Amino acid sequence: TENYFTQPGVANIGLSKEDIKTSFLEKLFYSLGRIPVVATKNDFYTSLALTVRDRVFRKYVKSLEQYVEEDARGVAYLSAEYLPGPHLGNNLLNLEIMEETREALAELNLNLDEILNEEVEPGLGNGGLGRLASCYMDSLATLGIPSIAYGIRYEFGIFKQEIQDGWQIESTDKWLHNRNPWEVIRPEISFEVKFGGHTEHSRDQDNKLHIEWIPGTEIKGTAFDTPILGYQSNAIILRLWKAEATESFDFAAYNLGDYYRAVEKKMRSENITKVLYPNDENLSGKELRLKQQYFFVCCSLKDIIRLHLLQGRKLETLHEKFTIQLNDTHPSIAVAELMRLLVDVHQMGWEDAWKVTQNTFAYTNHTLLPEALEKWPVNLLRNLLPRHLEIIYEINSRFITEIREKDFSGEQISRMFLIDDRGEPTVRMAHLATVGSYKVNGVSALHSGLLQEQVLKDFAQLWPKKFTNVTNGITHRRFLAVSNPRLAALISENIGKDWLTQLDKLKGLEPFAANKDFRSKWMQVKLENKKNLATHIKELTGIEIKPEMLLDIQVKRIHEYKRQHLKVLHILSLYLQIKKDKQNTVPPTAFVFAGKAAPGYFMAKRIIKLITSVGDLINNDPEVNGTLKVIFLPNFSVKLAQHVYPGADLSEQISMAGKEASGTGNMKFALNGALTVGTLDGANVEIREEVGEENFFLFGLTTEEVADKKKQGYHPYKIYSENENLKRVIDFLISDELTKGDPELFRSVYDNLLNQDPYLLLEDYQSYVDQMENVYKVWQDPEKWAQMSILNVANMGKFSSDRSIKDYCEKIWKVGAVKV
Ligand code: 26V
Repeated sequence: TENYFTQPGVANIGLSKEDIKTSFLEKLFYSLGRIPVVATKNDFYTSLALTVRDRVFRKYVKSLEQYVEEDARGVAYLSAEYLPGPHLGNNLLNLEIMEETREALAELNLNLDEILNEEVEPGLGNGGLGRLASCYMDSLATLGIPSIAYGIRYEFGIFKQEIQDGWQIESTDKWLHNRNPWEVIRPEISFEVKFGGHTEHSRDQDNKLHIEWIPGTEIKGTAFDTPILGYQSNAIILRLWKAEATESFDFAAYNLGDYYRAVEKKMRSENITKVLYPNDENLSGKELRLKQQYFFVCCSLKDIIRLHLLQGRKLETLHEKFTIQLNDTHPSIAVAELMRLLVDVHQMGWEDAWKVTQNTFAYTNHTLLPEALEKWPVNLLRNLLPRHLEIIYEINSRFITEIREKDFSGEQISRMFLIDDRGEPTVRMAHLATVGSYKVNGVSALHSGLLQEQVLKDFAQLWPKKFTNVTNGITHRRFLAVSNPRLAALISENIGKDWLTQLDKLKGLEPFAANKDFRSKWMQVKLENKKNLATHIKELTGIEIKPEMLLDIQVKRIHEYKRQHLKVLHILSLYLQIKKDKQNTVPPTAFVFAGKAAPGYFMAKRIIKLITSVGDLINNDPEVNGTLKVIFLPNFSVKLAQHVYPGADLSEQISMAGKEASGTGNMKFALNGALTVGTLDGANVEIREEVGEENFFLFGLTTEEVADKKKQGYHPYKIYSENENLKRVIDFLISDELTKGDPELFRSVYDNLLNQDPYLLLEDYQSYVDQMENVYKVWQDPEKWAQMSILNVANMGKFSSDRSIKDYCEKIWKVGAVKV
């Protein structure tokens, strides 16, 4: 392409202010047919997005050329979820044209920040898992790793959350409403996907077995490509599949003259990629969800095989040229699908095909929660994917034959079965993924350890070398450089800009912690960010906070194991203390929450109502006015998150030990100078190790202590009756003051805590309250706080997703960089 781009007069994709201005106007005139006086803000946004997209594609075609030329080994990342966040600001940073663009627009009397704010983000994920996939794409691109990411182009992403009368109300997320300037449809890249029907087994003259799958229906998947740009470097493609009806399938109905039936079929096919499922919900038996998983896996594998064959290679070498990463078990049907493609479609023998398959896949586990481990009913699979079920049975029986020869008890062997037939027979997808992969990893040191000791213990005994850890990371470019420009500038002024590609360089900030002048600048930046956050809080909730308050923040999906309600108990204890003593030793604090609850998760939705009710009570009580505020920010998203982390003083990471696989919000807060109050769970353990125990507010039981406690028999009622302060707080949950005449409102929370308390809130309560006292003591000493904040940031180098991706490359993928 190089010759092409250097020809005079060809595609203006320059990066100067003048080039950007010219392209921007060209897009406005010729792509949108608009002139400035009639253009809307969205027209301006779209013109700028298209201007930037050209430049990103320029980087992409260069990267692609290089990958092809070097015949490089590459990674295909399979994930049912992505949360890229707004593209525009990130691309401007990565192209290093933020200031040029700002000036070009200013010359046209336009404001870049207002235009940036126009972008509607793709909410194609639930939370941590989807955001992690997007952080990894940023690092894959930046590091020049030949890679492609596959997923689903949901028409409606994660539901939009509104708060009405304190309750969560869901509505559809119409992210494609104003068109999506970042994607390119690829009608030529489309594949057929079959469902249902039956299989036919026959033997040829040589007695070779042939199996044919006669499907019941067929649909088509079409690729939509979005380029994801790395910093100062390559771009990679996010390829999302959209479901449509196949022409051949409509044809039969047309012939019968039944036009409307054909259209109805078409509409039904398109349903497959209609909507993202909220994943904190029990999905067993949700047929459409399994269809989504198979649909995107089938298209992606066929595309990978197409790319492989396109380069004149043999399928027997697929595993040498590609490694496919399974982001949780959502794409794990890929193990059976690749076997089907190799054996049934490409006529490879079973043993050879199994060797290729087992050497192609690697699997990342993201949760140990038993209710979150995917299991698909055998009956559902038989109806939807009859051939895959046969293949899974075959894998199972060969696997069992293999382990019977080893030293395993009968009990262990049946625990390892791919099929669980203790009740309704189901396929354990984590077992399928483990057996079908060459590596399995957890997402933090603690979680990977527990994975090998608990959920996949027998497999770890069988194949100890198959198991490894890759601690999660975040892209510091989006979560510091783009979202916190003030702090980024202060850091760069003092230690240079190398940290953008080598986060370890933040270590250079350490000596500045002792510098009073620097500390004051640091806290000044924090204050500005808090003012900005206060403006958003006011806009979204109408509640005013003073930026000098301690901003104590918990943002993440609402789940009992994450214990948002433990924070509520603490807030109530402060409130009741102020009311009782008529004096107040608590520093002015705003408690901020945000996060979505799965629409069918009763307790999580109650917890939101609890937070908002406590907010109504406290925010309107003149006796605590000015001291305590409780805020629930609606509709948490990447965009909102980028305003939240920079303004936080205190990060709440308070899950019950052993339950949060890693967490990534914990890293985003600490990287922006918030201090953490947290348990020894997930990546908190490693964050504390890095920043030093003296710079981390620790509380609560350890994983082992939790296990012991549960073994001994846990009695929350006893704790309640022996702790006067706690008793007052818990009783307040059903008081008239809080429930305003509806004593049943929080009865379920109250009963749950007193009778079961599965996540040990009562057990950890006192330790939490005590540690918060300590937090307040440090907060009263701003110099000390500033110093701890600086030391936190200085020691966050490990948590860059660049480090995580390098770990994947070395420990798992054996893939190297191709630098353009
Ligand atoms: C799914 C379900 C489904 C059934 C009901 C309960 C429940 C709870 C959680 C989940 C999510 C499982 C997968 C997941 O999103 N894990 C998250 O992955 C992040 C990235 O590795 C990690 O930081 C989070 O700790 C982990 O919860």
